Amino acid sequence: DEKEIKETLKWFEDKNANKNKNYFGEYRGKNLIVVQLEAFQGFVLERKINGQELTPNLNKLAKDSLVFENYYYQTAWGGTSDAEFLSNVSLLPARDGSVYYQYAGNKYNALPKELKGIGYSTAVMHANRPGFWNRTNMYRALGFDKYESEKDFNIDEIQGMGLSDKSFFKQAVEKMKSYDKPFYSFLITLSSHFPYKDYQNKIAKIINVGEFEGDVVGDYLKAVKYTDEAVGLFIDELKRSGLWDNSIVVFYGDHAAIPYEKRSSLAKIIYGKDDLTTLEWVTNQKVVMMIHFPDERIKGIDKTTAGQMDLYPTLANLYGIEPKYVLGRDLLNQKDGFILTREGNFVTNKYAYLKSSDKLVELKNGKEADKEKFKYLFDKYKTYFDMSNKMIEYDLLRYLER
Ligand code: GP9
Repeated sequence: DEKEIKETLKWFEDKNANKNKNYFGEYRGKNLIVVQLEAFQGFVLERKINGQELTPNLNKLAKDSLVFENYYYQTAWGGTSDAEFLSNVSLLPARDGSVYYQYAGNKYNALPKELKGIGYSTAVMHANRPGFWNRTNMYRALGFDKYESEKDFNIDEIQGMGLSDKSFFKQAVEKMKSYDKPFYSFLITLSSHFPYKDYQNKIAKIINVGEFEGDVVGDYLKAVKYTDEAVGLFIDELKRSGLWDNSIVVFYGDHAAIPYEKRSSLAKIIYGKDDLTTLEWVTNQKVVMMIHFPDERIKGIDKTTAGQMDLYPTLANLYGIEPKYVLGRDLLNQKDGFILTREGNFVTNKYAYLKSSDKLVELKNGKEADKEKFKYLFDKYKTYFDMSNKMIEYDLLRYLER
């Protein structure tokens, strides 16, 4: 009803009423290039497999970037599309199914639309069929001027599920060179998609995965190595084209890579042991996340517990945009960590609630904490999902137009 609608909108407005705003608008005029890396789970960064560096290019970039070490994916049934939604809209995935399929007719104050509002040209690139995840309709709703799909790329090399990331990035830079400046380009990679099979047998020996050879985990490690190489070439191309020095460039992973059944492999890779505790499993559901600033003024490692819903408010602040209806927070101005997932877990800077065992535990030692004492966190979890659901299911921004 009317009252509930007003209350919901007001909740968002109050939450986002800005207090302190370091860096506000300081990068307006710079391009924005955001790269969503398929299945780039956090543990791959700074990881060695049999003495070989898995992601040397991202590791190198990390040294000059702002790196979020505790950045969680928050996707649900909508997989890759949920990550896109979280990152560009800062609301949570749908109760069931995917927002992309069910709510593409909604009104959104998304990042591309807001950047358009301050004079940016906007484009999204992903070399797969345009119908996949109902992207054509959804991208229009999010405010992308251009959608460069499989049809707009020369499919000259295949790796994994489609056009190779190396060719994709190369063509993407060519496209960006011709875009009106300043621009926002959102790129979604494909080569490291499950089941990470190397059908063309091109990356069979890219890295020696030892005991993981012949297994989905070994295939994953090779796919990561491949995409990291592609990232390295992409950065070189951006530098050559002159775009690098005029753009903020973001790299982040979309969702999990290693399925639960393979958790013993994850345990071996990360901890050198055979199994994971529930806490270890939950706190490894992180993805790679780093922001490179053209002047390299902001860099280093940030340990705040953060998640994909925080990307849009963080970037918006840098471009001098004040989004009112976002759920996440600006990570350069707020450090009180909080992420939540549809699975029922939440994590703060100190505690994690593990839904499967119904336990609230301390991150540093796994000790159980008193749930009663932290009731406000459970309330916060519930409120966030309620508010996000209402916003999406009742298309509340449309209401503001009436
Ligand atoms: C397909 C790709 C995959 O275009 O984005 O989506 P996913 O299966 O990872 O959710």
